[in-house]
Amino acid sequence: MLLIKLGGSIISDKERPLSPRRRNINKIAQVLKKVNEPFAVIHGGGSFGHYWSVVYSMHSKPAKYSSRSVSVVKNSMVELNKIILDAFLNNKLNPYCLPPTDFIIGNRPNVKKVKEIEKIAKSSFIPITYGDALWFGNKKSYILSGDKIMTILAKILRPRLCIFVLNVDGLYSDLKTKKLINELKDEKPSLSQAKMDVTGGMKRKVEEAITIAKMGIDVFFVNGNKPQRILNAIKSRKFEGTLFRGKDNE
Ligand code: IP8
Repeated sequence: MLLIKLGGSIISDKERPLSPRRRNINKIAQVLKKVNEPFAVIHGGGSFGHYWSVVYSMHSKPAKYSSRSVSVVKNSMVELNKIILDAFLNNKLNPYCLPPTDFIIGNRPNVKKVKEIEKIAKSSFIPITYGDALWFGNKKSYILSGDKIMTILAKILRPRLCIFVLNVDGLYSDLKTKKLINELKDEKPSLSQAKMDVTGGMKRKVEEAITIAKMGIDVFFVNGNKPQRILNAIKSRKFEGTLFRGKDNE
């Protein structure tokens, strides 16, 4: 099975609040139709969840945020999720919506529920979940990043590979020259100039990718503006992007 994360900036315009990038979502859905192995999709918050998280100063660290802020963030994620579900349906894919509350309690996965995701994916549905504002317990809530969900699911489901679909070609060794790192070996990339958001932006993505690769699972960063690259990564064709090779796979 595969795990595919659709980054917030590829499915929405992060510069403009609450603006989905419907063309991109549609093009990605069309390409995903050609994938012939089970997969689950996780999407980010983009200019929906991140917009409201910034308005209400919410972060990934559990804290006593107002009920209003949690409700508004959650609502905006449902809105974005609905846009993606509709695009999948319109492209004759069968999405199966799974808010993260379905399989996460506090900040821990419910392993039995996570294992169901694989069964659902293998029964010709596409499970779709997303980063969200979650109840933590003790009157606290937090923002759970879709990137973190990738790691949580990867640990339990051991997918064949994980793909992060981005709004850029992959990881650049130099942001100015846009020199792409084709394969990240052991070096820690310098991300000092990378853009941050409430869940940590590219830095967080790289951290999760490294953690997943250490489990022995290959991780790809690919540009969702060129959706064919998603297929190339899946079908082991000549691929453009950044590979974090699974450590046991070398
Ligand atoms: O964009 C964050 O998910 P991410 C979700 O995957 C919210 O980090 C609610 C901001």
